[in-house]
Amino acid sequence: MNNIALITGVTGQDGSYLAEFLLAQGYEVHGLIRRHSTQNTERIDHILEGPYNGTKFFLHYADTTDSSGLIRLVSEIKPTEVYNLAAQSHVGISFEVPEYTAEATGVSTLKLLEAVRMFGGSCRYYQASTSELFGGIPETAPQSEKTPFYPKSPYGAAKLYSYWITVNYRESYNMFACNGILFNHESPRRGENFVTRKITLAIANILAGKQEKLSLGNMNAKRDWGFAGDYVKGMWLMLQQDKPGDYVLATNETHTVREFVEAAFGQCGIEIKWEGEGVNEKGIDAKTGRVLVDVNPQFYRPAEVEFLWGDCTKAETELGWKRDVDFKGLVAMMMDSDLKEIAGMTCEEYKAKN
Ligand code: NAP
Ligand code: F7E
Repeated sequence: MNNIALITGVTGQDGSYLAEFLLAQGYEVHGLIRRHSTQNTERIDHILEGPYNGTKFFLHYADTTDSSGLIRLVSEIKPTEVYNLAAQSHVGISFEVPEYTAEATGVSTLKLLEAVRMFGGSCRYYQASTSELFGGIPETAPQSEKTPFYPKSPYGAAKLYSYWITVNYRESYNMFACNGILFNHESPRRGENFVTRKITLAIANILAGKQEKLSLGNMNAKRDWGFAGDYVKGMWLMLQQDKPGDYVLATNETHTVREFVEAAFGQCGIEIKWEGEGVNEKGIDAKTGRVLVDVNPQFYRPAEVEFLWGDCTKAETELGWKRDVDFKGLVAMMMDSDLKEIAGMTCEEYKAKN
């Protein structure tokens, strides 16, 4: 049987890595894209410019809030696997567009599940669930598939609906439907308004003399950050099992935003010392005394998820899932990529010059 995948969110960070991964496994890959007034295929242009385009890789206009398009795509493409990655995925922005987030990140999942149930035959289904489901649980232990949920944002609440409707379709209709409960995963392709990419991009601009300082919100928040390329393999593994299930993917490590800042500057040979507290906190270049980081309350959220730390034992033991990139490797990869793009040199080259 030919393996045919349909990916929603193919223009996003994860969609682009997943498309590459599945094409390398010999899949025919179909991506759902929505219409924009400007081109936004930056993350998949290298695939569109390569030999797979039009032979194994196909794009289709649709929108996951529009069930007629989803029905059309599932019936025409007849995918063997559907990966539902599309979402309004920014937690902070979900407070600004809560109703749209409920539609795009919540109810759209039901629309796609219905399309697969009615027209997908034995097609397997992956749902992009999230560690934001754990949200406000107390800072006690790493969070696993057994940890109760407590979403703290319109995004988290919409994803909670998506999680349970996926479980419900599995149990009600015997569908092969899985939730990947993924902790934060990043890469050089991460959207520029997520904190890791905002940090590495700002540092590159500061070092190139194009930006004065980096302004952040809550630097005490702790996240379990992995590499997106490792996580898309886990998504695929979930759909290759004998039985469907829900799995946490994480690194089993947690770091504050402040530690990410230190590590990213450190990668370029700059030591940051911290002075002040709360909105008055400043990150200062230990050598020159220049203020490189400050706090802007504009980036605080109405409610915050303070602590995420994942336990991915189930994925490691049942799926045999492994990661290639650790926290240090992730910071180095992202910092190198942005510095190369903006200043034309790697971190090592920058350090050698300064
Ligand atoms: P991302 O970079 O923000 O990509 C989101 C994708 O969804 C984009 O391709 C976007 O298309 C598409 N999309 C949004 N609304 C849509 C709609 N109404 N119709 C069709 N497409 C739509 O997100 P990501 O980091 O790759 O994450 C992938 C998925 O995993 C998301 O569901 C996210 O919530 C979830 N997740 C992410 C993480 C993480 O740390 N990255 C962790 C847990 C779960 P445009 O390009 O047209 O905007
Ligand atoms: O924030 C704090 C912020 O926006 C991380 C999405 O992929 O992962 C992501 O959601 C932390 C938060 O990611 C700034 O308050 C401080 O505590 O990078 P983020 P997120 O909210 O964790 C989950 C798992 C998903 O599912 C989501 O789709 O960093 N923070 N200062 C800041 N965050 C941002 N964005 N910008 C700041 O200036």
